[in-house]
Amino acid sequence: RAEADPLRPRFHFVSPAGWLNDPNGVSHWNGTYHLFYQYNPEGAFHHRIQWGHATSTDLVTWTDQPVALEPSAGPDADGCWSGVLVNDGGTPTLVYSGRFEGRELPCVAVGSDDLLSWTKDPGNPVIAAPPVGVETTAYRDHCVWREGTVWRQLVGSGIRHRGGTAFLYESADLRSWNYIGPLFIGDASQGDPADTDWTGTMWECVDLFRAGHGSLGSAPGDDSPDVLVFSAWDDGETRHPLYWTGRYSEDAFEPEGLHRLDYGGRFFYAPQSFLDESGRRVMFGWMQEGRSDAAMVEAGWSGVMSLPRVTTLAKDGTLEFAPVPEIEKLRRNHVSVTAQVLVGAGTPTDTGVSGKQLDLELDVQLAPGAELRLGVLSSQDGAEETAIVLSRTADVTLAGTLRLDRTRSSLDPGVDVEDKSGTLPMTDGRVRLRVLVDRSAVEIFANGKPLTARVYPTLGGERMTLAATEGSVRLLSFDAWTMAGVFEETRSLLPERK
Ligand code: DQQ
Repeated sequence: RAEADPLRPRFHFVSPAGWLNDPNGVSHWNGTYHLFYQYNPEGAFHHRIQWGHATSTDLVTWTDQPVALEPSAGPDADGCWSGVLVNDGGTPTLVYSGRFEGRELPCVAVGSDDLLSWTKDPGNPVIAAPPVGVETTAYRDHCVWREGTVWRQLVGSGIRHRGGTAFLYESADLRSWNYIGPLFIGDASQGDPADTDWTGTMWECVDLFRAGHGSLGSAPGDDSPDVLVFSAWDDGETRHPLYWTGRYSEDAFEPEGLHRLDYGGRFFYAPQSFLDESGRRVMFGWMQEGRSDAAMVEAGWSGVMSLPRVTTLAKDGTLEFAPVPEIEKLRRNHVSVTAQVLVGAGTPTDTGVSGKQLDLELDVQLAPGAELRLGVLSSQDGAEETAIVLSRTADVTLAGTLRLDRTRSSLDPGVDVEDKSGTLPMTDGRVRLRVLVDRSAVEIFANGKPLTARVYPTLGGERMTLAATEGSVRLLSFDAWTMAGVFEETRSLLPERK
């Protein structure tokens, strides 16, 4: 067995071995949270995907359970791809994409009461082919919900020469499905693949829900929107999560606005959400790697699950996110930095905070034109540093910017160090910033807008620095904690390689 891997997260969920990608079947069932995920225990590469499974009562500590689904002779012989869990009159039921001979089709499996053993439906696949007469780019992944007396399902897809879509179906029993039509079709000719909000030629992992209260398609008068989350995909490089706000009714979705779900793009991919038993909408996403295939295989593991995030509706009608408060129980060694004013081009303040596992909470106010730079995972000599940068435009009518500067995050020339950034809404320059650092995993929330990414420091730096790099920044409060590890015991060693 190898030494503990300094890049392997300790309080983000990682699979016990090999490869992890999308969250699947995320749910809260009789008081227990279930996280299933795309899994290849054989090695850190995407092949013959199974459904890994872990359970939790607090969304913080997780117990590994036996693999829930694995490929078998038939329509999922080459992989059990993404899907969801629904409650069919008390019977836990999975709807997933069976992969066989290069294509995916919807399959169903029913579970035991404890959700630990699963039986595939002999009638799989439950939909024999994509809609006839439509040239699809791909066809997979499922969003299934109960509407009155019927089930409805969306299957993610795309129509060639038009754009991404989701096909809508209806069923009385989850086994026999009637095709209704495309819920809504994106326009791939708008913008181009390099745009951070390009809607792609295929929508992976569609997730339709009501933001705020009420149920999908609630009567006019309740103006909280319905939200259609999708992962924009193209067989070129495009992969990023987006969402439409709009109104779902009857057989269609009327879009109003298109938004980026996470400014880290592919680093928060294929998200899936559920309503927990206390009524919160909780979302997980796959924090994929930014290193080479060879480096993943060498490390013996790949893929990190984001912390679960509570998804709410902001006043401006967009979504807002925060890590579930439960993770605060991992906070240790509280340090509070004195309120002060930082002035541009000053030397970085030594905050007295350091560590590779951190939870940082700041309340700041930027003067027009000001910029604040928070460095984490910095080496003593500063050769490596990952920097979170907040800036406010001189024109006070404009929103600011949240940026993750990874240019010096790693001396390893083989890893992705591209900048990530997005619009930061603010009033009077006020920003509430939350930063969670877990070795190679970084999750940032600035006024509720998330930016998630991976970094690969080589020098083991633990310094944290703070400086105003332009203008003046009022530090109103700054609290920091180191975070205890959850996976120390079981997951800090590389899995045995076959
Ligand atoms: N991952 C799954 C697919 C899905 C993709 C395969 C998204 O079902 O479309 O592992 O990352």
